[in-house]
Amino acid sequence: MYTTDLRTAREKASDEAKAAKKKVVDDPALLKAFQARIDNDEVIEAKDLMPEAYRATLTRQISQHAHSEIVGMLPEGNWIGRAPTLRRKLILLAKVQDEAGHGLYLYSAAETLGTSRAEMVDQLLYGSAKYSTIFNYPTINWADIGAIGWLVDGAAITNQIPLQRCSYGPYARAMVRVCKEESFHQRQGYELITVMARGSAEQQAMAQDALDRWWWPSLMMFGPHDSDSIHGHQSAKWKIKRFSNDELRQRFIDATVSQAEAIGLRIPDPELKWNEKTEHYDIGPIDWEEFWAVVKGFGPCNRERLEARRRAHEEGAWVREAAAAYARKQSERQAAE
Ligand code: FAQ
Repeated sequence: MYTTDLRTAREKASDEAKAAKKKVVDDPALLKAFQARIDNDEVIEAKDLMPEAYRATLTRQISQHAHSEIVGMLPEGNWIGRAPTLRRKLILLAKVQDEAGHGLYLYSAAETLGTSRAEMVDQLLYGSAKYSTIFNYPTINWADIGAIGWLVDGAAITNQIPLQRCSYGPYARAMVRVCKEESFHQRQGYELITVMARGSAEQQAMAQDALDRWWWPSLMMFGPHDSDSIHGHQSAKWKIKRFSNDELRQRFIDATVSQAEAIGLRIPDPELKWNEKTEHYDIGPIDWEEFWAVVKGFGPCNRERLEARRRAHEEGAWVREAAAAYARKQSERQAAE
C-alpha cells in the first residue's frame, strides 16, 4: 500500500513536470515574465512554466548533489566497523544513514523536473554525471572521520543554508531538513576532532594530519573561482545560487580558522593571514590543477568509488524488481476492488 502510494505520487509529479516541459518557454515575453517572478522572489513549483535552461541547470545541480550524498556514504562507511567505541559507532551509523536519506530527498526533488531517478543514477554510473570532488579522497585513519564531519559537513552546510532560499520550491524545501541534519553532522565531527586534538601526542598528530589532508580539498568543494565558474552568473540571476562560490568559500574559511585555533590545530597554509582592511582571512593559492584532475576522474579514489556504486546497484537489482512487482500487484488488487 505504502509503496504503491509513493510510486503513484512520484510518477504523478513527474508526469505533470513532463506535461509542463512540453510548453517550452522560449518566447521572449514568457522569459521576461519568468524573470520578473524570480526578481519578485516568487517560488517556482514543478507545474509552473520555466525556461528549459532553468530546468536543465536545476536537474544538473540537484542530481549532482544527490549523487554526492550517496557516494559520500562510502568514505565514512569504511569506518563503521572500526569505530573505537559503541557511542562513536552509533553516531557514525546515524550520520551515514542520514546521507542516504538526503540523497533520496534530492533525487525526489530532481524528479519533479521531469527526469526519472533511474535515468539520473544511470548518468552517474554509466555516463558523465559528476559528484563532489571531496569524496574521491581516502579515509586512512579515524581522525579523518572527525575531519569529514568538521570540514566537509561544515563546507556543505555553508553552501546549503542559502539553498533553503533557492527559487525552486522542491529543492529549497528538501534543504530545510538536510541542513538540520548537517548541523548535527558538523558538530559531531568537531567534537570528535576536539577529543583527539586534546588527547595523547599520537592522537594530536593524527588530528593535525587529518586537517592537513582535508583542508584544501574542503575549500575546493565550493567550486572554481567565480571568474572560472561556468554557471555561477546565470544561477545567481535565477536565484538558484544566492551567493557565489568565492563568497561561500570565504565564509567557511573565516568560521573555520578560529575553530582550529580553539583546539590547537594549525591550518596548513603558510600564507593564511587576517586582512584588517577586508576583515577576512587571505589564503594561499588553491591547486586548481588538482581540482580539475579530480573532477575529470583522476583523483585518488574516483575509480574505486564508481566501482563500489556500480556493484551496489547491480547487486541490488533484485530489490528494485521485487518492489516494482509488489507495487504492480497492489495496484492490480486496488483496481479490482
Ligand atoms: N566537485 O559553474 P560552476 C555533502 C563542476 S554534499 C565536482 O561553479 P555550479 C554532504 C560543476 O558541476 C556536497 N564538480 O558550477 C555530505 C561544473 O561542471 P558541469 C555536494 C564540481 O553548479 C557530507 C563546473 O565544475 N554539494 O558534502 C565541483 O554553479 C559528508 C563549473 O562549476 C552540492 O552539490 C566540485 N566540488 O557550482 C555527504 C551542493 N565544483 O556540471 C556525505 C549543491 C564545481 O557544468 C558526507 N551544488 N564543479 O559539468 C552547488 O551549490 C553547486 O553545484 C556548486 C558548483 C557550488 C558545487
